[in-house]
Amino acid sequence: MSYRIGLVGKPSVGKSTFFNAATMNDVPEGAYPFTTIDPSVGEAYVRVECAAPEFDRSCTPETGFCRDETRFVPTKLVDVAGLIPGAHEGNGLGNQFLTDLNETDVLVHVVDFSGTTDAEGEPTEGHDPREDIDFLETELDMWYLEILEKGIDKFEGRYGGEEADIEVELAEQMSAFRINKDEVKRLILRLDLGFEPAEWDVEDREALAREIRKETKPMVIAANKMDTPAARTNYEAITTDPEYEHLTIVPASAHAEKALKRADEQGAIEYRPGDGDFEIVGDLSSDQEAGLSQIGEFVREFDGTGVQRALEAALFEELDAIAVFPGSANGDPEDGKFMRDCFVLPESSTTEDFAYFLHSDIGDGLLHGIDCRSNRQVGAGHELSHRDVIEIVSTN
Ligand SMILES: Nc1nc2c(ncn2[C@@H]2O[C@H](COP(=O)(O)OP(=O)(O)OP(=O)(O)O)[C@@H](O)[C@H]2O)c(=O)[nH]1
Ligand SMILES: [Mg+2]
Repeated sequence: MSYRIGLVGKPSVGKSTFFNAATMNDVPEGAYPFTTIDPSVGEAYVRVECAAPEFDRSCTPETGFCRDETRFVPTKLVDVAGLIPGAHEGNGLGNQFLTDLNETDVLVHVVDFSGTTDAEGEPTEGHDPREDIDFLETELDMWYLEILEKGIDKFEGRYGGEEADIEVELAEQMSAFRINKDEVKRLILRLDLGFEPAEWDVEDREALAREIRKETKPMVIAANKMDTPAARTNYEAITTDPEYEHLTIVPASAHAEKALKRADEQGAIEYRPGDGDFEIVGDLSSDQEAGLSQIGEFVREFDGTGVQRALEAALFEELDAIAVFPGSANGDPEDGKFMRDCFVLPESSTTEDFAYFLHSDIGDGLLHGIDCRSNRQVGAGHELSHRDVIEIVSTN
């Protein structure tokens, strides 16, 4: 299993540009709405500090790659079609699009901070990105609310005055959102709604839909097109607005990331993706030089283009996922490939979860793990931490 990060947002905010920059794919980009119709799935990477140097070794990566002691661990990235107001009623590409979202674990909401596209992605000026942030949340909430209402109707039709558990019915109705009855129950308790849906008014239902959405669709915001002056002004205003304080907002320029990766591939510069600087190593035309010098100012100011950082914030901050290296406590692994793999696992994964992640047979035969840094045994129920190096000892 590998995590899927979904890129969402209204049309023309730069989702495909972000996707291409992160995956070095060639999905069409355009200054007109709905350039993308079908979702595209590609491989992007998240950075993890390589553990091999701690063992005075270098690694031989098979999953992803390593550059100057930074591992780039693969993750799936999905470029979805633009979402417009009323999508939950079928506007734009409508419900299909919303269904696609269910195949993602976490979202990066790409927002055009330059304010040069309106609510439907058409060119304009002075559009407030706050509207887009609000609209996406509201749109998702309405979609959740519709499904929640169906669950409540079913519950009332089925049980009338009989004893039954609303959380069971709702969890079933909302199973596509990957929520179980205990989680639904916890959210109902958190909102103090009571367990009689007949007594929930519209606001109660909306609040519950919103709470379930927040729980099941964690999200970071990529403040895109930050290479424009208008975007900086908006960024300044929004990051100091108390209403938006609770959000993780990563300043980004998908354009800059793409330009740097391309120049690196061409040998014009040395650029490790995500870094806050790069080095010019080749001969440049004066145009290229001017372009790169502008991008240079930008990445030094913001410590990177933000593309890598947004993906990492999604996995490691919103989902609290951890990266784990399979290790070998006594010398080299059998295939001679030191630190071949690095995997991203859910928060609170245990030695046993890790063993099952590797293979069900390995999980079935698990004896214990070994923490390769300390050479100590760890039990099946031991919770792993980010960047742990663990050998699994199994009878299989
Ligand atoms: N200045 C600037 N423009 C950008 C940036 N990223 C994307 N753009 C431009 O924004 C426009 C829309 O980009 P796309 O990547 O096609 O947008 P999208 O969100 O995929 O749009 P749909 O597929 O229609 O939903 C294009 O003209 C891009 O060149 C950026 O970082 N800075
Ligand atoms: Mg697109």
